[in-house]
Amino acid sequence: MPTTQFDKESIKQAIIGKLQRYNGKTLEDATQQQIYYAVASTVRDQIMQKWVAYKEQEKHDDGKKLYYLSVEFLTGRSLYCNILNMCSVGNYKQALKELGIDLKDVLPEEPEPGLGNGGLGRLAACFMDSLASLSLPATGCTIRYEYGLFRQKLIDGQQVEVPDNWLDNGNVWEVPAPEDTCEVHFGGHVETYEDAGRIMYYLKDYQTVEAVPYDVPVVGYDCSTVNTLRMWRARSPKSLDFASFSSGDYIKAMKEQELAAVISKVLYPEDNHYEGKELRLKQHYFFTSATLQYALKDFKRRFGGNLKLLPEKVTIHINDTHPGLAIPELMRILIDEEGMGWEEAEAIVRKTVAYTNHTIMPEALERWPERMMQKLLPRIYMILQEINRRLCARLADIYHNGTDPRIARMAVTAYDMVHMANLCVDMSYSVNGVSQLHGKILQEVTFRDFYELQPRKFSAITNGITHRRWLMAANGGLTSLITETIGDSWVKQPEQLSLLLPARDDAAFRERFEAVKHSNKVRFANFIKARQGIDVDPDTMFDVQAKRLHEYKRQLLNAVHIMVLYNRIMDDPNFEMQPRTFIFGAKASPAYYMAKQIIRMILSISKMIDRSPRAKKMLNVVFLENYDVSSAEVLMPAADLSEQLSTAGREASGTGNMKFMMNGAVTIGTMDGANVEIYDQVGQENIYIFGMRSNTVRDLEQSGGYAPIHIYETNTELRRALTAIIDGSLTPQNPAMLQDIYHNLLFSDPYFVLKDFGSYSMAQRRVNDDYQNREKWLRMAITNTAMSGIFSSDRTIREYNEKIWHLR
Ligand code: 26W
Repeated sequence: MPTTQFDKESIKQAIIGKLQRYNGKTLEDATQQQIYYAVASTVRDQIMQKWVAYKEQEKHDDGKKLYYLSVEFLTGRSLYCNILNMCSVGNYKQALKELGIDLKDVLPEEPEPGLGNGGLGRLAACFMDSLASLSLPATGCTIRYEYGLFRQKLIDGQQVEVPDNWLDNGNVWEVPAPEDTCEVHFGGHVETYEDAGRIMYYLKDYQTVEAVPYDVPVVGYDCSTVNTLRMWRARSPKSLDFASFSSGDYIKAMKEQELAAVISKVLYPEDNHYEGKELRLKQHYFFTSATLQYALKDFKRRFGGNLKLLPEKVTIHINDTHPGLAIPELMRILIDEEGMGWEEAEAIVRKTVAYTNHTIMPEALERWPERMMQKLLPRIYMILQEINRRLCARLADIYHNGTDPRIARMAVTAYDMVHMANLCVDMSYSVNGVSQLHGKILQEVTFRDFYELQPRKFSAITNGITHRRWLMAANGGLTSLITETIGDSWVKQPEQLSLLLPARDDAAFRERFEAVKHSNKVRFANFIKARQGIDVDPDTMFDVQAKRLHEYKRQLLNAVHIMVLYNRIMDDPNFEMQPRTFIFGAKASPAYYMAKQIIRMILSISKMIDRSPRAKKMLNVVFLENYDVSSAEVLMPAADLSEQLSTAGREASGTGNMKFMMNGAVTIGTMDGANVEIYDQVGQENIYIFGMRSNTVRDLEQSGGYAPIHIYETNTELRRALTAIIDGSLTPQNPAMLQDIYHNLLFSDPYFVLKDFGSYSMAQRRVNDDYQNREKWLRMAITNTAMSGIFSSDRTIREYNEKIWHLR
């Protein structure tokens, strides 16, 4: 078969053949979309062959397997990364070229699966790439949302959400696996019977939803491993036609139809903000239960019924608390279905489940009303209560006091709520934070009580990003330059990027580095011109803040600073500065009022600047519409300055910071999350650190002694900028439009924007000066790329494996 060969000629034949058979078309008549589909299908054929071989080999493997459960996988497009990991970029480019097609024109035809909000989902996707590339056996498990994260439009100066129907034209990369379809049960009530002196529990009058898996292959880079990302889709067990009209069956069937129709319909667009929506709880249980049923089925196929072996052969990793119901669900299966006693089941669960925390934001902590849990998942709720009862009894014993306040803080169920984080910390064998600072805060603050009892359970493993997507795929120019300079050992050992360090002393190299950056800036300029009709000048500094919109991330600090610069320009006819393009990319959760106001403010600033020809010479503010993985791939390589402004202590890690760094942007940031470790890598002369440290923030919060109004009163520049928010300068058509931002900053400012402003503004002055010193700036940029290897997710995954999973 020609399609099983990878050479150029057979690729060409395969593509032409696909177009013929799928579309009845010749290359000349095919649309871009059809060409994409044909090209991707040929890649898929190759992957399928590897996948079959890998699964075959896996059958004889009796090693440990990882199930990585995450409610989000923000994978981004697959075509290019798959070709890259199959080591076929050269052949594909050449084959397509000979067919008169540019691969670059085909790639954007792929709809981006936006099955995630931000950091947590993107991290899961980077992890899948690294797991496969390190040949570690892992299955990612999630929900196959029919609608991913909304698409963002900017209309009349504000964000408008439109649905993301990413599956409309089909998804080439998935294959259904109907043989693994299973049932998930909701509602009903628990009944008991006695069996050999033991009380057995079972659910009655429940509603059934079927979980149908769709598998996506995850190809490792230059190796034989092809792991699986399994996405569960909800389906109703029976069609209404078969339900009898005369009995209660009809209503039940109707309800089941309804339930199935909504469960895997849409991804919740909230990031770092929890709302106790029942449907969300259904989603979490749905994919968690289906995954565990499958994991146990596979375990039994491999090892028979000896479930004592489970912890040795399976690790269930839960990505934040969202899949935390894996804990009571595994208990339920072991006890109710496998007939195990509580103690034995508990001992197994405690050795099988590991948990990563991704945020300390109190409003993001997942808690469910006990009533809701009881109604929706009565048996699971019973198990949670029993876990809680035993936990509280142990704690009362340890503290010699049943009313010690720590017990209520650590309880799984307390004050009518189920506390998912407490459940996960208590029942997991490992709890980790995602940067060194975050791990420390978990131990000292968030989970302090638990840490005091079981310190060895806790660790910190700094996040990472796959350098294959974020450097090799996104930045071909820099990739070639690096390889020409230091060879290609860094591809498999990204820490070797540090070999690039001496090149910063080489003027010729610096020039080439600058040329690569410039061409990436041109590429971005073309991209945003085509998509939004906006002109940006690649000869200005590209100053970028791209991440979800959240008050703690402080896009406001950036925005207020731009207003101050604007005033300096307007007030002083002699004022000059290095011309800058400020680029924002951010989606706001649709229900997050303040976040949406901040978007309006940024768009208003952009307009205000456009009204002044003098300001326009030095400042340009652009808002990149619908920031997603694909646009990040164009944006990151084009950035000169990376804005990482979170209030210290709030950003668990950040991963965008790493993507910018790897692509040679210099960071301006607080000592927060992984910024601290970027600082450690590059040294203070290659990063702009400003603002309060996390312990200072904490002290200030605890003393409650911050009055932003004092800063407003004493800092003239700041006062002028803030006044412009409400005096009609910023929004002449509606001066009151942004008054809530103004009031929030002046009278509350919970994220210390005004407090850190002075320090930020000073750091920005240094950025301005240093950027004009080309040699100095390029040295800094090169240092950032050279020291970024440690932030490859390959390093992260190796650490997880050594400390937590012990695969292979
Ligand atoms: C239930 C609502 C909700 C939704 C998502 C609560 C919390 C989340 C996520 C845990 C938020 C998140 O994405 N956290 C980010 O995780 C990244 C990967 O570890 C970190 O780099 C970011 O700092 C952190 O904000």
